[in-house]
Amino acid sequence: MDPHLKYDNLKEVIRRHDYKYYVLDDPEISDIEYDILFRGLSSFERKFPELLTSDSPTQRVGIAPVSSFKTYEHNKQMLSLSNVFSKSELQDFFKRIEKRMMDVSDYDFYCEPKMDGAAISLIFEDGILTRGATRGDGTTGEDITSNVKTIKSIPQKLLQSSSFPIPSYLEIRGEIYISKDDFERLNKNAIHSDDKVFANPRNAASGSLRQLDPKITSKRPLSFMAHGLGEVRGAEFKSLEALFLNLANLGLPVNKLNKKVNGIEGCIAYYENILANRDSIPFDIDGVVYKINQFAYQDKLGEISRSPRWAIAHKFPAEEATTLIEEINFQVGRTGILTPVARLKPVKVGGVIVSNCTLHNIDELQRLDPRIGDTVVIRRAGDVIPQIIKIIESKRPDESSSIDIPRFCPACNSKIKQENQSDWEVISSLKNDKVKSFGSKIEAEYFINFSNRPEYQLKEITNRAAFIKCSSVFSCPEIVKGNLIHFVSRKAFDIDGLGQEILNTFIQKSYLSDPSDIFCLENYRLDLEKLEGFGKKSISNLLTSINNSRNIELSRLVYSLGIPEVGEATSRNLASAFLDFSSIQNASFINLIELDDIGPKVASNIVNFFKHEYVSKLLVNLIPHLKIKKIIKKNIDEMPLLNMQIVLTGKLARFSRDEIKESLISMGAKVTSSVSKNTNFIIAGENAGSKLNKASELGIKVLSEENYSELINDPKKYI
Ligand code: D41
Repeated sequence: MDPHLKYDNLKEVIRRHDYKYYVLDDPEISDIEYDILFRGLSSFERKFPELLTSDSPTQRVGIAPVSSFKTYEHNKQMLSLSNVFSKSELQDFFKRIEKRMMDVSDYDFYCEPKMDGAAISLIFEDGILTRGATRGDGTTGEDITSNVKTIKSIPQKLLQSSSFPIPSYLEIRGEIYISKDDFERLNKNAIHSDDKVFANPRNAASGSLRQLDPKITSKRPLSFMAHGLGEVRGAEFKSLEALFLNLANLGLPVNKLNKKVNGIEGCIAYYENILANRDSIPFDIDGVVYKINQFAYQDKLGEISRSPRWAIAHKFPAEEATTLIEEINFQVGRTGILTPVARLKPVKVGGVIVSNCTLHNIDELQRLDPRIGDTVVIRRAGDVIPQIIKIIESKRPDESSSIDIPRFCPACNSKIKQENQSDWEVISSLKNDKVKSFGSKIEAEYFINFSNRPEYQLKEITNRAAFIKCSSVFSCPEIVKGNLIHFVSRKAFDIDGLGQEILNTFIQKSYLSDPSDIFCLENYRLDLEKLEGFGKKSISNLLTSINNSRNIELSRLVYSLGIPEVGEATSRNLASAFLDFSSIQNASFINLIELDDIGPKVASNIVNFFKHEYVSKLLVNLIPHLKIKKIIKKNIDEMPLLNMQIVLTGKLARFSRDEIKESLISMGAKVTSSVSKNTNFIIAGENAGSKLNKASELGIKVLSEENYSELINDPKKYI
């Protein structure tokens, strides 16, 4: 074959695979197969260097750094988008359009998510990517051609499409962004290698785009999404809908969430839908954009002071806000771990008032180095707890100092212990290579013991993520309080009427100091009735619910003790494996580790917990007050869902989540919180988000609430 032809074919095949992989996110071949093709192209180019063209997939990187960016004059101005935040402002926008469009009735709206990235412009001449530029002020930007060439979702050459000929000149505008997953990975690596940590995907994207060395840009996970048209020659488009359809055929990334709708109602429904699903969209968006679909009508409406009259951004409530740190203190949790917390000047973000913000752990505290009086940017996305994402250094007060790590517990003044969290690697001394890594020493040791390989050695990889703990595990009042709160909580003893405030009062008045005291409160009935804010009636109700709670399932009792890392599911496992409390209490490490879901770490936590003198004493006092329900082992045939993994998601209308969970578990199923390839079904209610998406991706069967009722009544239908 003619080498020219062969070369063109090789390049085109790889471009198609790049498109499938980077744009459609749906590769056709494995990474290894791709690698073989790519190497084939490289070696061909070494053999015929005279044929090499700059649009070859091998030429994405390899361009020398520049000392500064050249300015770039946009052929056609890059307009800006005006914003609205409220429905009434939006109504004004639609009124203005209606007024100017009185004589037309057939216009539609085209809706797009508003990506939170950096706007750029790309130029394709005869299908070849020849230039890329930042938006700048809309008239003049910067020439970043060598950087955009490194971005994998931007084609170096447009794909041939049978339905649409390649225009001789095509300028496409769009957004450079970093997906949420890529951003998380980027920052995680940055923390590990002490690189700069980015505040958000938008900053990371625009910073990466403006690197003078394209090699650096090529290492950043940048993506592109088309959202507009600049100058075009040799082609004509009637509408945005038609434009985007053709751009997709040419291999350009177009948002799958774009949609043509009808009228203001259609736009608002689009807004509500995107807002409700915001968390499951893989990239950050800060609103939606409504545009008139037909280009002829866009021209008719024209523009005003650099913004089109035919488009508007309808923004979501801000998820970021700026405020002041008023204080930083350390909160002692149930486990004794001290968590640094910033007390903030209250500020509204993501629709709620925020006045506290966790700083997670000591490592994070030292990394961020927040100080009292600092101005900070906080972020609250979806239901996620608020985070400090940035400190505005320029506004730092003159006399500030880093927060000292406490040496004594703020609640009880006991000494603080520091625990370094390490990863533990098992190394083979023969190959001097890592065999496996573990999150705890005991798991790694267990692995070595049981693998019976004398060449295996243990190596500690110290992470900086250290946490500090109060050393008075069973006497610190905050730990005691935390344990009591946990003990009475819904999934444990579920005692109504013992809220945090009341527990506080009872602890202060010395009616309570450990969970067994709860069952002696009856002895103080008359004293309790006299407490401020209480009375005969409320104390009587409280004592009744305490009395009722004595009759308890074994699994709830185990859960209520707050054994480190023993949650609801593990407690259930222990109960159904050992059947009575003293067997759990006396179980050996070996007995425990034999259970399916218990590893060496949890097994040793359980053994150590029951060894503690304080725990033994507590149990001696507690157990006689209780009537632990007998576990009746069910026959296998009464458990039709034995070992099935089921995930619940979304809003369920007819049954409560707990009800569904209980009945599934009683039929032998395991109800888990995350979807994996081992999941058998998911039961999805309304507004199910990312879990539903993941299930459909993995081809996992999705049941509705109605299907669930059928499943319970006639499981054979589903298994
Ligand atoms: O997703 C976006 N960030 C986005 C930005 C979008 N989907 N559409 C846009 N459309 C325009 C017009 C209507 C002016 C063509 C835009 C932008 N402009 C824009 N981005 C930055 C400045 C302007």
